[in-house]
Amino acid sequence: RQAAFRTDLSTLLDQVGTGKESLSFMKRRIRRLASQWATAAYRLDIKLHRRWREQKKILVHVGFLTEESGDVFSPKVLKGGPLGEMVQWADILTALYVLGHNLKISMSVKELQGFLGVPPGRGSCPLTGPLPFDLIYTDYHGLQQMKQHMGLSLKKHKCHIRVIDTFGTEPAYNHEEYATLHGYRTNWGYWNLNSRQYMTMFPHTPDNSFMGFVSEELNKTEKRSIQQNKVRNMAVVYGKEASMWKGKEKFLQILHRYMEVHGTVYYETQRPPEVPAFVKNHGLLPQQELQQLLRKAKLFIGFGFPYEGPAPLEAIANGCIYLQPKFHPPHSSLNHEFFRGKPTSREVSSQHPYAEQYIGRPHVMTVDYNNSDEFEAAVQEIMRLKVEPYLPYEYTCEGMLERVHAYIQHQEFCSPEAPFPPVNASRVWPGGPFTRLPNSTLLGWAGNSTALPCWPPLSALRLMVSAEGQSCVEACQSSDLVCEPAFFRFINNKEALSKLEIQCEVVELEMNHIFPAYSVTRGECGLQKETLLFSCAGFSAKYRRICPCRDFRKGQVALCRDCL
Ligand code: U2F
Repeated sequence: RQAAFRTDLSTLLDQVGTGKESLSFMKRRIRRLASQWATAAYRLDIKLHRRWREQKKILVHVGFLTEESGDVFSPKVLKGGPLGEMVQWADILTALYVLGHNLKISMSVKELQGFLGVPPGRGSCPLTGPLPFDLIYTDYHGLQQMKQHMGLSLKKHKCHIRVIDTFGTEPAYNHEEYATLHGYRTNWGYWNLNSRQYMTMFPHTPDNSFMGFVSEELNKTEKRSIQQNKVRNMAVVYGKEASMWKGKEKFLQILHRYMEVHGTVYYETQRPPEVPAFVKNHGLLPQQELQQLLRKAKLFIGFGFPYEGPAPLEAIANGCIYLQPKFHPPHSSLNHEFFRGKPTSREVSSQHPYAEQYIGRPHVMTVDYNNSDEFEAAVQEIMRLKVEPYLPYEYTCEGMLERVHAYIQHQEFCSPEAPFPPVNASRVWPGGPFTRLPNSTLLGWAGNSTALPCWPPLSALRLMVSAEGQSCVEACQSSDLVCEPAFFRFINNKEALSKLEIQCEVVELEMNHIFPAYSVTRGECGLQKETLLFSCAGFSAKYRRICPCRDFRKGQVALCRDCL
């Protein structure tokens, strides 16, 4: 069946259900953005030349909102608790629905069992028949529930599952045996999925798929009126919970010397003591009213927590400059309580690394808050600067629809991939364009992409060697490319090593998330034995990594130029 774009969201709204603040929040969001989604659907349909798209049967099981997982989020919706996840789930549901798929939504184990056809009360009785869905979107809580209620059949069907995973899961943590043997075992990881089945909130590591969410896009008239009505000396503090303001008096004092400071901190009856008297606190605002406040403000200022939320993108989209602290040393699961136990070693260089790295100046200023002079100078500069509202394409409704469409039509984790396709050196290495860089090698790829079916298409592959201690994420980035884990299987071979003129005294085949790689000093080359361990994120001081990089569309890092 063909999937046809939908613009009337009333059936979706009915499906979401009622009875919890989290659901009401999501429905308000879906309603508020309905017209933006409709315009985006229309534009994407044209961009895809009204191409035929297959309608998929999709189950969305929102594990963290089920009573069975404790649902700690819903009671905090109106009390300053995390809303980022709800923003994202609302947008995922809308994107899937607008793309025209056949959608079922479950928010309890009972509904899950009903949709899967598992008789209730039969514990881990396995699902015997075929899976009644092409795709299941869930989260780590939902995955655990499926394990309990689908029993053995989960293994058989897991290639259909996509896990919405805010901060991401790196391959070393995902592979059960490897994680257990090498100290990467956490409460969350070790599901032995293909790492691209984990879908993140920001493009953290290309090992995972970037799902994202959306932010409101402004038209020209709105942009102009915002710029005219900006209040030069108005700042809004990022932090809806009082604890996020703790110990920040010094910065607030400096800021207050120049600007009128506003907050949206939740409170019950009295002003929270963490919020100084000179701050105009509006209390937690509905999303729409927050947008209005951001439209007037010049500065949106973060104090380090929450990490990597949606609010800075909303502020920047409404013409604010986002000022945030740089982290020295970076925060990670190795040194910070919040990230401890999360299945990633990713180093978080500031409160919002996406804003820092993908957006940057003049919209984003990342400074060392330990240096008061630097902080003060940034505030002064912000008052002088004029910026336009800005929203990266990948965070617009059209950008999200485009990306989710591409994943649904092309990502395939069910058919067995030949781990090391029998590559014929002359076919794979036809002597295409070939450039040497001082610290790394970049090879063009002119292989016959139709010979080896692959998405992204093989024509996008650029082969690189990282510096010692550098990951493939960084190596590709340094050449304005992105690491593409789907290509590892094509470059994990001796032909690639010899094409790169790497002298190997020995070639090992090993389970090691650093491989393929080689050690210069020891003349040792290592190829990867386990496809699940192919990792863009992995690095080691002693090794130079062999990296599969690819190009990407401007504003849509998840997709290569020929990926649509
Ligand atoms: C992140 O979660 P948060 O919910 O803390 O992220 P924020 O960036 O603060 O904002 C989420 C939404 O809250 C809305 C705002 C954002 O879309 O429009 N909001 C509001 O409606 N009214 C207000 O007064 C203020 C904000 C992240 F998303 C999670 O994944 C993490 O778990 C969490 C901790 O790092 O941070």
